[in-house]
Amino acid sequence: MLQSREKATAAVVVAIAFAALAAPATQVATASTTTAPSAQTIMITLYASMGNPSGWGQGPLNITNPGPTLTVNQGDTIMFHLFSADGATHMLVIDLDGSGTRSSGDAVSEPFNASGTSLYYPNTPGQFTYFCGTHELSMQWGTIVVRGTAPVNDNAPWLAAGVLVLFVAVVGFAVYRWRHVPVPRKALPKRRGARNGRNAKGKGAARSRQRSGH
Ligand SMILES: [Cu+2]
Repeated sequence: MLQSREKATAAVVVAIAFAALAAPATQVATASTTTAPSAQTIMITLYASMGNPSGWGQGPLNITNPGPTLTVNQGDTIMFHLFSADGATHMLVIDLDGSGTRSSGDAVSEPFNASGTSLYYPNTPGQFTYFCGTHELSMQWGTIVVRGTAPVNDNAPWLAAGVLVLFVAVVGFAVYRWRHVPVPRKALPKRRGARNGRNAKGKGAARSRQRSGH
């Protein structure tokens, strides 16, 4: 009777620990929505050329290979304004799957031989290669960097560590209580105490007291 009551107490303590775990997690979620920069639509202009010189540029007269390094933020909407500087047909491919070729996992524009627009939604932070889908990668390529939402990354590990320490402490205390519950004298079997008066106060009695606490 008393044993199960103590175990119920321990269970309540564990439940409180889980509640403590859940509360800061909610705060983390709230923080991420309030501190993350709001999504924006960003315009990027790119000129493509396959010769004299080949590559990409942000104007018709500054085409280089590799082309300009582009930096965007995760969650933004990127609108590319694409121009052909040489009249050839080009195609913008962002190599999201890192395969080095145009594939279904990539962000791909329509082919353009004059101008066109293309939308890109950067969802995964990281560094990717962009290239032309109709010419060799080595002729027309560049790097695009997708920045993650930094404020969330700064706080989350510390909050998580604090919550973990709290959780381990509370569960540890609950387990300690569970294993070291003192059993009142009347709960002990009467026979042992009566049969050996000396042992009842010695180590043997203490051990049997502990054992019956399980
Ligand atoms: Cu091209």
